[in-house]
This record gives sequence, structure tokens and C-alpha cells, in this order.
Amino acid sequence: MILKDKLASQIPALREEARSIVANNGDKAISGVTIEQLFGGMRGVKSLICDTSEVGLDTGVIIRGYPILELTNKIPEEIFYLLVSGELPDSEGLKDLQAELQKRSEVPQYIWDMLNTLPSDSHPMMMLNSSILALQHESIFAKRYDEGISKDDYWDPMFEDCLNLIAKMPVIAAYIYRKRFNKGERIESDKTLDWAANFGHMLGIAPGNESFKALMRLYMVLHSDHESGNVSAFSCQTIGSTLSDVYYSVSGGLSGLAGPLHGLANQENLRFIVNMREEIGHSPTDEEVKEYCLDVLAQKRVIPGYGHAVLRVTDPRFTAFLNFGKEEMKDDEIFKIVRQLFEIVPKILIEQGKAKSPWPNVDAVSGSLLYHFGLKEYIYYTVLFSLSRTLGLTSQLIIARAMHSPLIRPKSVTTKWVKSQIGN
Ligand code: HAX
Repeated sequence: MILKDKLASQIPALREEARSIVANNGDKAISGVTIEQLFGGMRGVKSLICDTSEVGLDTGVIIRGYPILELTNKIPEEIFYLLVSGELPDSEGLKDLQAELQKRSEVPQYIWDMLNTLPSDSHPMMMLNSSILALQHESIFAKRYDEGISKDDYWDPMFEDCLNLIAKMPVIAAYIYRKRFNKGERIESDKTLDWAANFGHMLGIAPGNESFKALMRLYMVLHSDHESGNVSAFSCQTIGSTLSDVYYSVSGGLSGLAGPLHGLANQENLRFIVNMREEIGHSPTDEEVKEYCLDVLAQKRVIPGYGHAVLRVTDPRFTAFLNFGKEEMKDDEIFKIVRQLFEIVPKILIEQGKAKSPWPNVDAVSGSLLYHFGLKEYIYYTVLFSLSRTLGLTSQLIIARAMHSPLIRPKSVTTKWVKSQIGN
């Protein structure tokens, strides 16, 4: 396979580069840790290596050197190829990857059986993560490890597992949507479509609508990777660093994505807008939006979709979605409120003076676009995010295996120890 061969040819030089950097500069400090960072969730402590993407305070995510706004006309398969190899594929490389994904997309019967036994009001994220965990039964890495594979070859079965997971996930995620929300029978895959458009097809939303397919592609590109310090990537890499396989690692990472301060914020943002619209009873005026937001802050609640742990500017992924919305649905009522919030919330957060960033992140807009096309079940939105983020999580896992990345094991200290240091 073209991508796999390319990676195999890159690995020796990558390993040598890392070995030589450490051998020649191993004792140089690149970051310290203040007591504020110790008590503050390690913000800004440089302690991880991630080459798939980087997130600048004022640039947003850059994937392998490409700012995300330069990649909005690509499809997710191209992004996965780029994440893994550092290069965009030519048409042959892309076709080869797409053919591999199609070949691997069949889902074992026990996944359908398991999903069918879960309570009918289960959260879709639990359904997705349980399915991923159950697929561990298929892990090639786990089998090869049991057989005593050489460390130099770890990346190979990891690559196979990752491709298998990426291929099966849209089929499972689409079934979860149809089952959980009583949408009828499972829709068979359309082999003429690309990965994201086929997922849209299997959801059964807006059949034949090219704009919805375009949104699925854009959605999957924009959420794919966000360096490795965010909760989902960090959790996934930490689990993977124990040589757990991709199924354990990705389901663990996505459990982090299911939290309201992370990926669940897209669900929360839409809920926030829909509730506001309902409570106000008509299309809100700017003044009414402002009052509503001030009231939320007064109750010590956050405004979902605003603020970020790293970014200090408007998230370029927000901008990409906003541009899509302006083209496709500028008169949509919910989308209009998204635009009002964009005008109003940053000013309020600046006045309040607490949030380090008052600007919107990707979750402040994505839900409104899905809603427009009829995907209105917002508790499902984090599943879409998960599908996309799996491209980044798996790329990072493959590279970690290729690079012999060590067990992640930082040191904790006690409050007593900190007090003794302050005393000193
Ligand atoms: N609304 C109200 N208050 C906010 C806020 C918001 N959107 N964003 C930050 N603040 C508050 C924090 O709650 C915190 O208050 P306290 O001091 O009372 O605890 C204060 O401002 C400082 O927080 P911060 O340092 O700016 O932010 P953090 O790095 O701690 O957290 C978050 C970053 C994204 C979690 C935060 O901005 C937030 O809760 N935003 C709303 C939820 C959200 O949009 N999450 C999605 C983030 C993107 C993502 O990961 N997507 O998957």
C-alpha cells in the first residue's frame, strides 16, 4: 500500500533524527513549570512531542505546515495521508488509500448485537465508545504482540488496526444515529462515494444534497487533529504509550472528548441557542441575546463554544464553518443567532475579564450547520467530532509506535511538598 510503504521508507531517518537530537541536546531545558501551572492543569508546559499538527496561540491549527484554512477544499482521506506522512497524496496515493478503507469497512455482527442490547436512551457517545472497545477483539497489534513481535515492527500492526478502525467507524456511527433516533433500517454503504460523503449517505440525512456532503467533508477535515496536548489526544497517547492497542487508546481518548469542556461543547452550544430561542419566544434582538448571556454568566455557567485553553484568537475552524454558513444558509434562524453571538459574546467576556480568550472556538458554529440540514439531534454531534478526531488520534498513535515512543509517566507532587518548596 502506497501510504504504508511511504511511511516505512521514512521511519529510519525519523528515528535517527530523534535519537541524535536527544543524544546531542538531551540536557537542554525548553520549559519550566510554575506553581500556577501545577495547580492549573499544566497549561502551556511544553512536555509532549507531536509532529502531526501544531496549535499556535494566534494561528490556530497548522497541519504538517498547512494552516487549516488552506486545507478546506481537501477531503478527509487526503488529510489522514498528510497527517501520517507529512505529504498530501497524489491521485494514485489517494485512490489506493480509499480502496483500502473500502476493503476494511465490514463491521462484525457482534457489534450490531451489542448495540441492539443497550438501553434505547443511551448517549450516542457511550454507544460509539462501547463499539470501539468491543472491536478490540479484532486487534492485530494485540495478537502480534502476544506472538512476540519485534519492537521495530510495532508500527506495522498498529497501522493496520488504525486503518481498520477508520474504515469501520462511519458505518457504526451512522447505525448509532439511525437506531438511537428511530430513523429506520441501516443504510448500506455507497462504494462510489468518498469516506465522509458515504457517512452522510448512511446517516440518511438530506439524501442527494451535495451541500450536506460538502459539509460532512469539511466537518471531518476541520476537527481531525489539534496537536497532542488536548484532553482527547493526550489521553489517547497516554493509553497508547502502554502499548495498548488502538481500540483501547481511541475509546479512552474519545471518553475525554465526551466532556462538556471539550468535544461535548458543540452539543451544548446548540442546546444553548435553541433554549435561548425558545425562552425568548421569537428571533432574539441583539439586546435580548446580550441579556441572556449576562444571565448565564451571573449563574456561574460558561457560554459554550467560547474561550480556549490555547488559542487567543478566533479559531480558524470557526471562520471556515462561518464562511460555509454564509454561502449556504445565511437566512437560517439558528445560524443568524450564531452570528449575533459572535458579535456580542467576545465583548461581554472581555468586560467580565475572566476568560483568557473571549473568542469563539470551533464548537460555536458547527452545530448550527448540522441543524440546518436536518441533523437536529444534538446529543449526536460529538459522535461526528469523534469520527473526525479519530484521524488525528490514529495518525499520532502510528507515529508514536514508529518512533518507539516511551511510556508517558510525568511526576506528581503533594501539596505538602509544594508548601515546603515555597517555605524554602
Ligand atoms: N464562558 C464563561 N466563562 C468562561 C468561558 C466561557 N466560554 N471560558 C472561560 N471562562 C472562565 C473559566 O470558567 C474560568 O473561570 P474561573 O476562574 O471562575 O474558573 C476563567 O474564565 C479562566 O478560564 P480560562 O483560563 O480562560 O480557560 P481554561 O483554559 O481553563 O478553559 C475552556 C478553556 C475551553 C474549557 C473554557 O474556555 C470553557 O469552559 N469554554 C466553554 C466550553 C467550550 O467551548 N469548550 C470547547 C473548547 C474547544 C474544544 O476543546 N473543543 O473540543
